[in-house]
Amino acid sequence: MKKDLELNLVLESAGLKKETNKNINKENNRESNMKNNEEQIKENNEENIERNSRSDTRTNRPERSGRSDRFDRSEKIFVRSEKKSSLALVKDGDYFDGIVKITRKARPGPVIFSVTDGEMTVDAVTKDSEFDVDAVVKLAGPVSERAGRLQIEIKSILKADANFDLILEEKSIPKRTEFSIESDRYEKMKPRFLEIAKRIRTAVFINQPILIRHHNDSDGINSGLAIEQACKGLMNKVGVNPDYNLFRSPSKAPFYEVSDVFRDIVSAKRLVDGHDQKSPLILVLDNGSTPEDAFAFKTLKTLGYEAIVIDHHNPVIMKDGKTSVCPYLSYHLNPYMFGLDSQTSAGMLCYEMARFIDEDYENKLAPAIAAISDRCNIVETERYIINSCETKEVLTRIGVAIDFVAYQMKFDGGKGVFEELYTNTEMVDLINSKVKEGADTQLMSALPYLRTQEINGVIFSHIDLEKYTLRFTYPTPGKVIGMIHDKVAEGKDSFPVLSIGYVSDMIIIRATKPVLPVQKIIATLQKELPEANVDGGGHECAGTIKFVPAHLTTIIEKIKTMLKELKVE
Ligand SMILES: [Mn+2]
Repeated sequence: MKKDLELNLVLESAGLKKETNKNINKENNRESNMKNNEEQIKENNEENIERNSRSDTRTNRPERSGRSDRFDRSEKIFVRSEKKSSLALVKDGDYFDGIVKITRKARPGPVIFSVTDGEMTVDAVTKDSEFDVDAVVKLAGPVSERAGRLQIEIKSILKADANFDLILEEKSIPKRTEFSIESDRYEKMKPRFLEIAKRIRTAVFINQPILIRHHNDSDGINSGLAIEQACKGLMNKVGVNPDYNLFRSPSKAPFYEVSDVFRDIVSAKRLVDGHDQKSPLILVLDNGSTPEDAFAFKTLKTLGYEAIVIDHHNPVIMKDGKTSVCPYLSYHLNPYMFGLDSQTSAGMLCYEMARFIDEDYENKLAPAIAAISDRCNIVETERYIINSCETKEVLTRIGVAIDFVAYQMKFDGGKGVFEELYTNTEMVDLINSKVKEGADTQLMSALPYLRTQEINGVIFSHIDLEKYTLRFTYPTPGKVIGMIHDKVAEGKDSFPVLSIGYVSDMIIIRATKPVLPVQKIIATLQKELPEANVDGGGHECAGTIKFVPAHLTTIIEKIKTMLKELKVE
């Protein structure tokens, strides 16, 4: 079908060129010279074939320099007279006449439509029109370029009969459908991957804005950037402006917090009411799967917003493959829903998703950095490291730098800064020495007060982080306990090591083996100490428990008791 189209275009332009050349010859009062004329037709056609075969005719214009006056004029006349019915092929000076779907209508003043033919989106302007968003119309008018974007000046607009849903449906199916690495885990989740990629592609094709929310650690940032870059790539390809349709911001809390959801609703309202745009599609990454997230999604659903979650945290509540947030989402990708665990991190999942959204997306460092940052010890991590062509050490350092910047940026998306870290070794080194300095200070203050004992074959350590670390500085107490835990675990491969750090109302847990999963601790505490209002979340080997401060000592004792009662092989 594509071949036919190209052939038609070639034939069409050949005919037009003959016309054009005739005109020039007449105009110049020259004697007809068939030989010259034929040569010129041939040359013009060759250039035209080349132009039509380029994927983006709007940005990749052929050079016009170094050509004779006669040629310039001939091309101008030729261009002015060309009538096209495909938005992917129109350019400045053409005349468009074809069937399109209206995806946006902006007022006041003149009406500015965004229209798509299923392939490309361009703006079309007219004084006034009764047609609204979703109408399918036959539209005609001259095409001109304004501020680097194409615009059709509407000369005629009529109701048309065409099934655009089918065209869009077909376009939205991901073009790339193979994962970047071999993975049994990914294969299990493949249908869900493709469904979500298709939904996001549809959003781009119908000019629906996309709001991305992600956790603000290295894994979350890598997730957000991958999806953002892929959406941006696709938007640029189809003529949708990412500046007005793509937004990304981090969640400070390790879940989709109430304050985040209200901020997103404000952004959504601004798009719809202030700029006549479609209600946005909300994507929550590396967050979103746990009961703590349910309120936010319930709120969104009540207001009619569509949300999708890509996460790898333990959803805690699982029934028939559904989580507590599933009823409020259109799609949910979490490895736990497929009988897997948290070891395929969100950054890894989002990298593969990004490749499906835009088949030209690539950043081989991203999944390797995400996997290392979130300590994913699976074969997929090794494969990503090999593909990245970097050492594990280099990737770890980039992850540390991303994490540090994320901490400093708080609610800010850090546009441009994170991208820099993938390539700027000097900046990565600078940040790493800063982080090391901070870590040394924190460890120096904390380590002397660490208490370690063996309980039932488990090496158990605990420390009061409130007393012995600086708060509101990087590395945070949560990271400090991670570093302390790593130090304790060094060389103790045969023993399970479990470390806890606490502040007045919170305990952070790190473990080398899932002897006492965080969720199990939470469930036991909730049952035995209901007045402590225990809550929290995490993976098998890492997590956070929150509670009413009065019960801190009792809770630590209860964790020790749980260890004593364990049956460790
Ligand atoms: Mn993560």
